[in-house]
Amino acid sequence: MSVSPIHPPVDDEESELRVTKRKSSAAGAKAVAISMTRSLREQGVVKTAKNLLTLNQVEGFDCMSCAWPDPAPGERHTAEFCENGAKAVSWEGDRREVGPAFFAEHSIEDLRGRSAYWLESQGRLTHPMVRKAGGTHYEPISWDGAFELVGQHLKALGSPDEALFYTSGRASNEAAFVYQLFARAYGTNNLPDCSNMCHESTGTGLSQTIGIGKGSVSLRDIHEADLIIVTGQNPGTNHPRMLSALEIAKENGAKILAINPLPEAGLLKFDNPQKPSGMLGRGTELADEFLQIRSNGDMALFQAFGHLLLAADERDPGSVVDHEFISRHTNGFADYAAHVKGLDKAAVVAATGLEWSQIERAADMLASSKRIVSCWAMGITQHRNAVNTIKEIVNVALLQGMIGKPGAGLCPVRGHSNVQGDRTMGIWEKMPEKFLDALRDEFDFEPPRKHGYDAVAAVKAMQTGHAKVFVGLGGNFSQAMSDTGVTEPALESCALTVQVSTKLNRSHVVAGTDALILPALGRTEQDHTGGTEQRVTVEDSMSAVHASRGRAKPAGDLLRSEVDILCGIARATLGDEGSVPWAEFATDYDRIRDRIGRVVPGCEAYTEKVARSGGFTLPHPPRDSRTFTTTSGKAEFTVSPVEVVTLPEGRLILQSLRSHDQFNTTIYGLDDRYRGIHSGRRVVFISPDDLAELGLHDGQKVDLISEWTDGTERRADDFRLVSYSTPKGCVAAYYPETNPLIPLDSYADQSGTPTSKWVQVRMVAAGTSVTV
Ligand SMILES: Nc1nc2c(c(=O)[nH]1)N[C@H]1C(S)=C(S)[C@@H](COP(=O)(O)OP(=O)(O)OC[C@H]3O[C@@H](n4cnc5c(=O)[nH]c(N)nc54)[C@H](O)[C@@H]3O)O[C@H]1N2
Ligand SMILES: Nc1nc2c(c(=O)[nH]1)N[C@H]1C(S)=C(S)[C@@H](COP(=O)(O)OP(=O)(O)OC[C@H]3O[C@@H](n4cnc5c(=O)[nH]c(N)nc54)[C@H](O)[C@@H]3O)O[C@H]1N2
Ligand SMILES: [Mo]
Repeated sequence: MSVSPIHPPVDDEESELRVTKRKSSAAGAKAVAISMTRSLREQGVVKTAKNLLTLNQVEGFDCMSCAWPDPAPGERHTAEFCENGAKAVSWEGDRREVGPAFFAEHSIEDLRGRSAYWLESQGRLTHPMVRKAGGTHYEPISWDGAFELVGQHLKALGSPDEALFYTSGRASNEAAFVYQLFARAYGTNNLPDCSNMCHESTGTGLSQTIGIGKGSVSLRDIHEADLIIVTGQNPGTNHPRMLSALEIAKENGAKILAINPLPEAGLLKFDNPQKPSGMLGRGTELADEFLQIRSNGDMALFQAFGHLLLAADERDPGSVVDHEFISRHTNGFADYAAHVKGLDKAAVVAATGLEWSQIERAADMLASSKRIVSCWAMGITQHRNAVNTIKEIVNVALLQGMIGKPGAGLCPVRGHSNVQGDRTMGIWEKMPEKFLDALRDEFDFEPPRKHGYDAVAAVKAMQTGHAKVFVGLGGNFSQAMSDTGVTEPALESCALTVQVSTKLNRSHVVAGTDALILPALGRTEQDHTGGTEQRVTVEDSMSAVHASRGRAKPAGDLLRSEVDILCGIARATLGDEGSVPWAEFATDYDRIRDRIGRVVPGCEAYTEKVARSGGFTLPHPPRDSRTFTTTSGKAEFTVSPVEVVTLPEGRLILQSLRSHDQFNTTIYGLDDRYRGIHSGRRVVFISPDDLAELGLHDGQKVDLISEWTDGTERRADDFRLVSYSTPKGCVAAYYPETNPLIPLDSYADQSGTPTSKWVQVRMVAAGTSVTV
């Protein structure tokens, strides 16, 4: 059986695709020039100055491009932003309008034929729009009419569990708190979110081992570390401000160990645009050692580190392993030690594709370091065994006592700017009982206890008719989720889809029978809900919580804040008689913050604390006091078997990743400067060895076919091969174009995260079925 191929529209511009040599350093003068040009073009001079100068400042707004933390209030630069943050800001500051006239001109059928890039490039959504059953176009609707329609649908469902409330990680803490409160007051825990596709594996792995699903470091720890491990992450593109922190660490004497199948420019060298040397291209060399690992070799690699660290400690007891930390704070060491001592070196070499001597060199870096920070992102979390790999990273940190001391710790680098805060506020399909109890006590209703659907389960529920209403608080579910050929029809089978959005995207045009587009204010914009100037709050990747206030004039008079929209939906569905004061929440966000302070652990006196300049940092027991809130009360060592996957002949492992010119499903432009790709995105990076072995050549066009264990095949067409430095057998292509290839059932054990970095594929000559 084969899943029918889907052919997402491709841009005309792609015919111009050009490939040049990849870069070996990131940022520099070019990055500044690009951010300024783009910003001036899209926002004009006044808005550019206003927006970029308040970006990440204490009295300004929090950059929505990533969750990297800001320096302490006194230590910020005048321009505390990066090229990609500036792109995100100008994207939101777009002066063109997508309103009733636009929708009258373009039918839904027409919009379905447009590329993702085209859809997002049309301007800001400015008017609530509806498509009623059978309609060919979106038409204007009043806000009250829109809320009424959502209320009618939700009230008509057989069970609250037939509704899905999806969140993308840009929503503020206030919006997130109100949203989960509404879902639970309505009666369901169906709160799938982008975290399910992102750092869910991290949350799962860390909760099981250290008792809390968040990283244990502050920005200062990075500056003070003597070794920083960066694995499965491309900071030059996705967290460019991290490069400044790495540069400070290097100036303080740190070494960097980079682990990645690709020699990403931002791992190798940083030309800091804030410094004259950086502008001249004489920047800071970053990685002292680069391990070009095979896809998913990390678990084997970290076991090898454990093996070598124990061996080094046996030669000179106490020199490497922190025995006191292990005996006081951990559980399960003996089993772990026995396991890694007996490690099969040949299996490690096969799984990692590295030479043993290279692994030894890297392990020596760990052995000789006293303060180690381990960073990771999607290259680790989006594999089938991701949770176990994360536990393996934890094992090595525990071995050396690298938790809860200055300059050391675990640093999962989050994606969306407030994805961590949304979780803290209760956006999760399986919040702990204690949180639900606090919600019950505060609001006087009994929240549902049955766990809800995560992202994968949500698609299945729509597909089988168990879910009939999909509400998206931001995001672009149809493109972000795996198995586009299944996800899109699932969304279309809904009775109602509601998208609270800033820009047009594919999820608006693969919509339910009734469909609503509700235009929201963005992070950069003034929010005068209730007649006063409102602020929101966010939490960064290092658990620091602070206020964010936009300064720009909203893109349209009809836009409403996310909080206001959600309260409107809640009132139309649940009425004003219940115990939740929705109307009050929508006029004064301090009243929401008061409740956050009484419900959310660690947020006591929230309203007062976030009013302070710079905000506050949430408690983190392992970081603060080496307290581990696991069942045993100790940090857990764990044992996982090393797996070596042998691929059938002609098969390759595909990872899907981000270009330098996109934010998730938002495509800003068609260049990936650091990797040498210009004016196009349909490329596959492949090693020269694979090209030779398969009898292919650079520049050739192929179609990709993925293979799944149940015999189904999925197809994505028309990619240009690009000869590139990547391990043999491991190829890479961009997300979301490759999502049609990832089977819905291909997700990480325990966390359910789609395996976006591991898809088995074969290639056929473009337009044929002939395997090359
Ligand atoms: N400008 C910009 N900023 C962003 C985003 C964006 O799209 N654009 N997205 C935001 C979001 S939501 C997120 S989650 C983050 C994503 O940030 P990243 O995780 O950096 O994003 P990816 O592009 O998915 O890159 C994954 C990296 O992991 C490597 N990798 C793949 N497989 C493996 C493996 O098996 N082992 C190892 N060691 N490495 C591997 C890839 O080569 C690549 O360098 O960025 C956030 N910031
Ligand atoms: N194959 C593959 N798939 C992946 C990944 C991968 O690496 N490979 N990465 C996964 C990851 S890490 C993530 S986080 C998900 C991302 O999944 P999502 O969060 O669902 O996707 P985004 O592309 O970030 O959402 C973009 C849309 O959000 C809306 N938006 C932007 N700003 C705002 C705002 O301020 N308010 C509101 N209400 N709406 C706004 C805009 O309409 C825009 O079109 O994708 C996942 N999918
Ligand atoms: Mo993410």
